[in-house]
Amino acid sequence: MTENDRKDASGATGSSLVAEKSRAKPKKPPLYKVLLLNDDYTPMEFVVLLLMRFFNMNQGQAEQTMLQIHTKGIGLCGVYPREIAETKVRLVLEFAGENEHPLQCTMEKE
Ligand code: TYC
Repeated sequence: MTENDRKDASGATGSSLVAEKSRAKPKKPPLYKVLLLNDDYTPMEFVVLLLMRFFNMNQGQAEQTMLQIHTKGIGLCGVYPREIAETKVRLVLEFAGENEHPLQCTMEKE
């Protein structure tokens, strides 16, 4: 008999150290949209390169997305769990800053 097999007062076996099984569905982690904002100064080619580098888009997808942001003012780059979205935003802002472009990137809960 191990520690976990000991009977409790009701005669039931099982450990008080182990969490009870719940019938509730496990909650999926919340997802966040990573968004890029248009501006008048960041070169189009830079935005395309960035979308390919950080959001795993091919050239065509990146060009389409860049043009959508250019015309609409804002656009979706991808949807990720919170920590990954935070990292993408940080890397984009670092990359833009290092290249002296005013590009802005943000995230919002889906
Ligand atoms: N509007 C910029 C230009 O004409 C291009 C651009 C597109 C900038 C998307 C930012 O998120 C952006 N050079």
